[in-house]
Amino acid sequence: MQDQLFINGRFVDAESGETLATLNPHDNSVIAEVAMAGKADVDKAVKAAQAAFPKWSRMAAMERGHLLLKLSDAIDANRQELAELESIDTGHPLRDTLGLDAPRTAVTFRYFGGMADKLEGTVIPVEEGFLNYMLREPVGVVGQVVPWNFPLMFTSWKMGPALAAGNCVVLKPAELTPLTTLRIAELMAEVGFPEGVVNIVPGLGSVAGQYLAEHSDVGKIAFTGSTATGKRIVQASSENLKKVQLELGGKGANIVFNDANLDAAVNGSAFAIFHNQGQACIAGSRLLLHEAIADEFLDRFLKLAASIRLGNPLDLQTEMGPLTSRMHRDRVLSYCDVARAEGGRVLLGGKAPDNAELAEGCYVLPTVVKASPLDRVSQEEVFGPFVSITTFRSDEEALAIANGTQYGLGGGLWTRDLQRAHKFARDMKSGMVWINCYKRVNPGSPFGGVGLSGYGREMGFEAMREYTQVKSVWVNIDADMRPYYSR
Ligand code: TAP
Repeated sequence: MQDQLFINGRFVDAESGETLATLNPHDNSVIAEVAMAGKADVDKAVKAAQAAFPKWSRMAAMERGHLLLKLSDAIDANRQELAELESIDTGHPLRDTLGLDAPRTAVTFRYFGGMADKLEGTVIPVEEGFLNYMLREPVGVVGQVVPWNFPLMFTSWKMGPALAAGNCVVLKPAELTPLTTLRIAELMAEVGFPEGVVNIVPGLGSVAGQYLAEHSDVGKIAFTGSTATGKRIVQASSENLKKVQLELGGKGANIVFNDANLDAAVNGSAFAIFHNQGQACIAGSRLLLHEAIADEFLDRFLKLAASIRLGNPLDLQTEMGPLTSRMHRDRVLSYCDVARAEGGRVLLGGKAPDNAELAEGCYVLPTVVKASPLDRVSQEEVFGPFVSITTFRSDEEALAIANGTQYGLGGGLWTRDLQRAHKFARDMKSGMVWINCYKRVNPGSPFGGVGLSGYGREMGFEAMREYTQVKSVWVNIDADMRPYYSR
């Protein structure tokens, strides 16, 4: 297991020699002591990336893409190991890391590997005598700061488009979950990525992350995490006016209408909130039920939620693992008191499981709370297996509630009415809308939000655009150009 920083193609200790323990949230045992990057290490990483940039950015795009394809194959070949490492570091059930996280990481790198040589410029029809064309150029050194909820997948979401477009990368994983990112760096070295193209600097957000966002030799900072930290990143980026891309929190509205297929809606809504212990920015954390089906839906939903199997993430029977840390578990549980104080009712869960085998871990039972749309639990991102439920009577009321937060990342609806479905897709203030499904993600489909959910898009051609800047080139092809000054 790699536990050092990855700078200029080598694993090295931090300049300060400091390390930080990374824990297994199943029992809070120490998995590894990981080197902790400080400012001097970030400087070294940025310098290495700068040095690698001229060659990497001018390499044939197809060759860059080929390296990403080789990396995807290496991820597939090491799927079991990566999945287990991700499960012990994050608490995700192995059935998910094996079936979703690891294969999706390979697929996303593969998608961007194929995309590397598809990024075309354009010729613009300007006035006679001139040729004007537009180039898409890489930005240079890109800083990337990622959170702890999907660290393995985020390597591909962040590094895939950045590298395909010809940038060099300095990535800071979350202090809680650095292990699979370091393993990916090792695989990159093995498949032949040149030194300095990718650098990984685990460390504290307030130190290494903040400094990366401030750094004047970094041309862009891409961030996934909380809205509060996103705002800090924007301020830090002002030093050299670097490009900023923000994928922040969410409070997804998941609306079930009275004509919905209830079997599908109950199942899909449980997946929307309980998958990955609810630690997903796109979680369907607000469930809006039409009052005509609310009782029947709730009856079935509560039964399903209560039956979800909690346990050691490495057990393939486990459907829900622990949250990422004790601090986060306590924060999630504290929202039950917040709900009660505002008149909400905890219908299910709201506590750690009684099971003695899980007592040392960061577990929280699936939690369902009845609350009003303006209550804090319906407005703030809880980021756990915690769903707030409210009812509505009309389409207008449902839309007003759905749009009634400052977030706007993802939202969904369950209905058989085609016209209503498309009307809501149009009117929901949200970067993504799912109709009769929830939380669908694909490397080709743009991912990102509006409002306090951030700006910029990951995935697809949109992501390639985010990691490039445009240059307009004018060529005088008419030898007899008249001078502006006639003297
Ligand atoms: P954040 O503080 O946003 O952490 C995300 C990343 O930003 C981590 O790598 C963190 O580093 C780093 N970071 C922290 N302060 C920074 C700074 N000043 N400059 C640059 N980088 C900085 O999230 P959190 O504290 O772990 O979680 C708090 C809440 O954020 C959660 O409860 C949830 O509501 C939300 N959250 C949202 C997402 C998504 S996907 N939108 C993901 C995680 C959390 P360290 O962790 O190493 O300190």
